[in-house]
Amino acid sequence: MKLYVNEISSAASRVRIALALKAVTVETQPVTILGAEAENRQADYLRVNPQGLVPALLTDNHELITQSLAIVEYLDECYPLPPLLPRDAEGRAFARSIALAIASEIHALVPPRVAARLSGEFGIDAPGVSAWNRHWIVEGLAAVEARLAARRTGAYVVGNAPTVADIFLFPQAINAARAGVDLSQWRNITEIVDRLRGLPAFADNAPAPRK
Ligand SMILES: N[C@@H](CCC(=O)N[C@@H](CS)C(=O)NCC(=O)O)C(=O)O
Repeated sequence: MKLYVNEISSAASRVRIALALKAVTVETQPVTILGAEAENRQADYLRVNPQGLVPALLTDNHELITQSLAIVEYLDECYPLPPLLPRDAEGRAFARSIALAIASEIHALVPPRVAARLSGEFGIDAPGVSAWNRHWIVEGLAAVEARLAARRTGAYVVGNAPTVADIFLFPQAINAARAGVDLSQWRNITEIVDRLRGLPAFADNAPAPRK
């Protein structure tokens, strides 16, 4: 298998965490995603993944899987231990709903391509782009916290082992803190993220800071 990644990518971080939890090693191919010459927008990479995004996973059967949730669930099916989805249907739905609340309602509004469009096309300056990012991060994480406060019973998002929900929450929380968002306003998120920081699979595969 070959995984297309970038070290600052929180979406790629999700897949790297899942691989680490399962102790599976794959070949990785770095793809740059910042700046006018970013490789993710060049024809070579668009032939691999027409969406021009990382992560993307090329399986041993030469099947390309895009979208981090699809990749993580594929890995969970290929390498069932430890399981990354709860056993019960409601727990699985909740874990996926938290993962999607982060991927679809927060991350999708704040990646490099959105920032580039806001500044390049609409003339929004760097502080304005940062304020945009913080707005969607705070709104999204506040909603996640409310869901956690209503349903959480164990050490992690669902129960006492990390699931896809923790895998999606961790990189987003790390990047939120870097963007100047105070995580301590959310008790459940803070508790879970602090616990995840103590797990090497998470700590070693957090998104790298932008230089
Ligand atoms: N929904 C996608 C998001 C992928 C995504 O946006 N990846 C970012 C890096 S975190 C990217 O490739 N950005 C390139 C760009 O914005 O131009 C997933 O979950 O895999």
